[in-house]
This record gives sequence, C-alpha cells and structure tokens, in this order.
Amino acid sequence: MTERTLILLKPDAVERGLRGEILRRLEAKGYGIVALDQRVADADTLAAHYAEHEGKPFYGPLVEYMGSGPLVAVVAEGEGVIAGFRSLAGATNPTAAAPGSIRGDLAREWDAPVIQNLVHGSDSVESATREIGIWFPALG
Ligand code: YYY
Ligand code: MG
Repeated sequence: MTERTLILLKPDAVERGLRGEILRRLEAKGYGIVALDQRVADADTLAAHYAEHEGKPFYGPLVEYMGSGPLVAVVAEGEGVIAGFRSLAGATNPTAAAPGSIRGDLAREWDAPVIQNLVHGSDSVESATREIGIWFPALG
C-alpha cells in the first residue's frame, strides 16, 4: 500500500555530514520525498513527537539532544515505506543493528549514547499520521 512516513535525520546525522548518505539510501530504495526541512526543533514539538516515551529513563536526554542542533524532517512516500524505512534504519541499538542498515553501518555506541542513532522513522500508520501532523501541519 502506498503510504507516508515521518523520518528525522537527527542532529548527529547533520553534524556528521550524513544527510546525503541517508537520503541516498532512501531514494535508491525507490521511495519518494514529499517534504524536507532542516530546522532546530522546539521543546513543544519534541514533547509531542516523543509523548509515548515520557517517563522513561532516556526521555529527558532524548528530547534535550534532539533540540541541541539542527535536524532534518522528511516525509517519505512509497509502497510499504513505514516498515521499509525502519528496515533501512536497522535496530534501535547501533550495536545490534544489522550491517547494511543505516544504524548498523554508520552509528556507533562506543563514543555516543543510543539516542544518537542517526534517524527516526514512524512505526505504524497511526504514528506516521500523528507525526506528519506535528512536523508538517500543512500535510497533516
Ligand atoms: O523507534 P526507535 O527510534 O528505533 O526507538 P524507540 O523505542 O521509539 O525510542 C526512541 C529513541 O529513544 C531511540 O531512537 C533512541 C532512544 N532510546 C534510548 O536511548 N534507549 C533506549 N533503551 C530506547 C530508546
Ligand atoms: Mg520509535
């Protein structure tokens, strides 16, 4: 089914100059880019985006880190893109992420905490709809 997903290239992806490499993988797979915007996320946006994680031990460091510098918000589109991008991204923990995945190939745990795992991708149709509405209200 053609669907849309919300992708974030996290501040570590921007700082390390990996935007092109990550977007290359997205496009090479055959997904389309509907919207793309680099910005510094404000606290309200991040609180809404990560509401499901509120109260977890990594929540505070996560939202603080995500607001610490520019990130790139992307809406991608394609057949099965929600699961497909999470497959491209790999497991949350960079050490567990398979070689060939964005996190498996490019993220590392020994000099950065797990919150710096380069990318976010929506995990369901409901999450994607909610998150696209947060980051790109005009598309919501
Ligand atoms: O969807 P995904 O990004 O793979 O993981 P989530 O379970 O939604 O967690 C969001 C974000 O929080 C994750 O990308 C890194 C961070 N995090 C963490 O630092 N430590 C954990 N044990 C779980 C998640
Ligand atoms: Mg998630």
